[in-house]
Amino acid sequence: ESGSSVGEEMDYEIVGIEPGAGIMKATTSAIEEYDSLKGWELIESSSAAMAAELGKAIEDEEPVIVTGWTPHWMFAKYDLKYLEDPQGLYGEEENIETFARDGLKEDKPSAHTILDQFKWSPEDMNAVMVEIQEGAQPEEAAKNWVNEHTDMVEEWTNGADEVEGEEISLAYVAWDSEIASTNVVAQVLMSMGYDVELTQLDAASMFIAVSEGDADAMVAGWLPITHADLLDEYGDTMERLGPNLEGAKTGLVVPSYVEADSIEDLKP
Ligand code: PBE
Repeated sequence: ESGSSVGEEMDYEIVGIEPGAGIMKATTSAIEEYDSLKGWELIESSSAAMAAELGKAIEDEEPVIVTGWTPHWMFAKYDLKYLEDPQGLYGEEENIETFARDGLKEDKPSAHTILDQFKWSPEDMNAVMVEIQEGAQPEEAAKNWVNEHTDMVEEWTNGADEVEGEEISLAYVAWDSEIASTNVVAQVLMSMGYDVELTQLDAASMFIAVSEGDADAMVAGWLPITHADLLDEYGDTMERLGPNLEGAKTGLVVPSYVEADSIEDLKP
């Protein structure tokens, strides 16, 4: 019943994702800033391995703590809760923003228009993520969503002309949320005649690719907190097109049966 047993049962380990993710940096700060996390360790992993470990712990009804975020299919599949973060290290609500390389507007105006108008909701993103988690290929889930939401797609493509096989490259990170969004945007660009190349990178490399013009755009900037350092460093050399999704969130996540409601309920 005491908090210390929860920590002990978790081996004082937080299951993380890829190094370089904003949530890994925030969690490193949390371990430094919260007395309750003194002596805890953040384990580097991958988004897929984190989700697998969470699922296994839930199957075994064991305590586990992961770096989590929403939109994410795991909140649809499992009964989970965010631990309160009284110091606000993970921020409040995040937006996911679209960025284009400088000059894209002049070079590929149709793609720029579509990227600028791309905007959907956490529920929309969730639907694509869940379909992928249930076994669909990302392209297939994205195509299905696009076919079922022609009204929204029409809004995004409004004012954009079709092209003939022009190339466009999108950078993204293999976070489930970004696999979903990037594939949806890719399908829409393809439907307008673009030849789309997707490049999977880590978070910093994604910002660098757009900033240096090696990629045309990305739809995966989490702000104001998660990627604040990357925006600071590379934001001046790219075009910020604004939020494509509002109401995202990051934090430490546990199954609801874990006897802690706040990061401060954990014990060193
Ligand atoms: N995430 C998903 C990313 C942003 C999108 C929360 C894992 C990160 O922490 O950088």
